[in-house]
Amino acid sequence: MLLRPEKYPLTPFEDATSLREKPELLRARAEESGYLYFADLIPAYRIDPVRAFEGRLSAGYGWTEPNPENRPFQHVRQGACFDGHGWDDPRFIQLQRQVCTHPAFRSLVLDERILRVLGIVCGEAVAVATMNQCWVKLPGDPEHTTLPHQDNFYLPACPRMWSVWIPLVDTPLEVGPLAVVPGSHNKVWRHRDHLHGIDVPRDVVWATGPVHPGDIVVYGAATVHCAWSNVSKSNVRVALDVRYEPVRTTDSILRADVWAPGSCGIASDGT
Ligand SMILES: O=C(O)CCC(=O)C(=O)O
Repeated sequence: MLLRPEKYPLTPFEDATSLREKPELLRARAEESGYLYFADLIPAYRIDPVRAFEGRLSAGYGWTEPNPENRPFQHVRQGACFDGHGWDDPRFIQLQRQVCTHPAFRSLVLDERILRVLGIVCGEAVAVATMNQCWVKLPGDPEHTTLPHQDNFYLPACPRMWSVWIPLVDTPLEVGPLAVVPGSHNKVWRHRDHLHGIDVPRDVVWATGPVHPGDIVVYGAATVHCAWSNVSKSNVRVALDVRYEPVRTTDSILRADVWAPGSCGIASDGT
């Protein structure tokens, strides 16, 4: 389905940079809006190696033109497409494994600036999930649009999860950045089904805007969000979606250590 920002009332992402040194205000903003946006938070030395690695893989899978200079945009290879739903294309699944286990990805998702923001939002230290996403959205591919949804509809066991959305390429509106509905986390929204998400009324205001590598959007598990369709001529939209939760979350399903002795009711002797 084609999701175009010009069909909805929009407001620019509110930049929370000025609140970084004011933890109480930052937390209050997150609680009120259900999201935080920071322009230029992450330095290029953290982002560029991830994009370089992902870019080589995407070119190798035949989706993009090679980008040996690792410029902050990627061009689609003519005729490129995903199989199936996209997320079940074996090449896409392989890309997830490769990117999300790469040392540069690890350095990025454990960046002290991200961990500090999330520590303030959650009121305690956070841990990163073991399953995250690297989204590759090809232009002219509306059936792979991320439709409006609340993550807790799919992950009801993770109410304390917060996600960090990290664009790896320049993402003007026509390339399909993330959008969130401020304040939408205070109610349960009806989802049509698992594939079609929420029918958000046309008068609901979306916060969104053009974003660049280094910017991040942080949003809670109940915050309604989507990503606009990539309607650009040739630019591919590449972004990471990284999940965090308070480190003391019991019965976590987001982290591999759920099977560690002593967690989930498994005693250290295995009984
Ligand atoms: O980058 C996108 O398309 C958005 C991804 C998203 O909404 C999610 O992973 O929950």
